Amino acid sequence: MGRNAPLGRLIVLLIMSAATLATPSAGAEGPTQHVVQVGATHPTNPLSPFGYTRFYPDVLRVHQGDLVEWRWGAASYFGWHSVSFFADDMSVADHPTGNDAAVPLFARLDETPGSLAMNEAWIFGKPTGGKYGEAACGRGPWRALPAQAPCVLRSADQTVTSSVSDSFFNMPAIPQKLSFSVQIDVPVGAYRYRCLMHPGMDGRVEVVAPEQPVPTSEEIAAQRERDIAADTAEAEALFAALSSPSGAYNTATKEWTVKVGADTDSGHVSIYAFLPADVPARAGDRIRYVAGTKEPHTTTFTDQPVAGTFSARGPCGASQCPDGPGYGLGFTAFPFACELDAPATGAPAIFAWGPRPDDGCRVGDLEWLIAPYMADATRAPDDAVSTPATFHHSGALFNESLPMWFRGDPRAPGATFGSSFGARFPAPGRFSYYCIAHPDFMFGAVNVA
Ligand SMILES: [Cu+2]
Repeated sequence: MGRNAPLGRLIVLLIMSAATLATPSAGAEGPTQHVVQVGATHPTNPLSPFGYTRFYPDVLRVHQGDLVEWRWGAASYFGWHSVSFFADDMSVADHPTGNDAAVPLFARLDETPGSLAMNEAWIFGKPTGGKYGEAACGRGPWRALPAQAPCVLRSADQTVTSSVSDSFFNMPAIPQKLSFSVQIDVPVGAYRYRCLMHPGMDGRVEVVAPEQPVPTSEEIAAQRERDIAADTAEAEALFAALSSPSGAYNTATKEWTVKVGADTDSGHVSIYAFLPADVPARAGDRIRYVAGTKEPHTTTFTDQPVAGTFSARGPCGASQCPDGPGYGLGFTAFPFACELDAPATGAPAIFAWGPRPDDGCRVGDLEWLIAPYMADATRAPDDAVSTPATFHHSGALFNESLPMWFRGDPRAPGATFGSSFGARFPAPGRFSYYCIAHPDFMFGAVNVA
């Protein structure tokens, strides 16, 4: 199967489910409403590889009691963001950097220590207890999609967060659109919230006194347009500068440097592309791939089908689980893989939600797992990509400027995921590669003369 299979299957699943859901209704009466857009789409080119990691507007003035609706604004698969007010984390003065909330991307699976899961503390916006607090409200797992009353933020001691459902149900092929609404019922002051997928992507709600003005919806819309235009211009300039191979080669060391994505200086746009994407190398050259965005990526060489990325699994026995094709499918029944396929041999996995092991194969609480070979490097001998089929894979690459709590490998305390990855090209040929996490649009090639 082709590389498009994982996302394609996800879309089919979500459409099937969405068709059965009622459309949430918005009340026409009630408190003053404001709309904040979460991320954005390039104003003129929806296929651009720009992921906008900003709230529009990122500072919103409101009155106590107003309702704020966050709407996901990216018509693409990299608009994956959360809107998360975390208990004891909302003070702008105490948390000036926006990089200090230790909610890591990956969590170790206790039941299968070699495996990783996306951190459920935020991916599903579910109550977690302990360190990350109790989510006071929020949509939670997909089961709660059809109805969600607005959350009410009553104090900075609450945790109020959206979930992955809100984001995924805003993909372009899915008719159902979800948003996340919070009534801001806290005293005058500034309250920050964050996207837990992208460290540093912070927003702020400023509650002002009743006699002070707050912006109209027209003013907010105009601000949004201006901000998106400015962020786009900055990203276009960076994209153009990094796309040229001419600046990427060190003639003395015969080494190229390719950025695995790049963030703009303002931090408002992540470019989801290998930069430069096509490298005109010579036999014997090396390439160093350097992680460059807030979101992790891989650099994965092979022209062969590779088993999937995010995968449902559990340590259950064959007697418990229906035989499956090696990946999880379905919304109300969960046949799922009891084993992960080896790269290049098994069926592609898909984005899938699987039951927790203590639920056997019944629908239960949900986990979202990372295939170990996606997270971990599989190097070809001597790092040499010598044929188009050579499997040479970086594992998850994290930008080294990201804080340790975000890029640490929970399976090995103190260890971090890699930030760069090398490859050698001893022989002429064309060698294509891609990012396993973003296979539909993040790929490149090395042409070795
Ligand atoms: Cu990627």
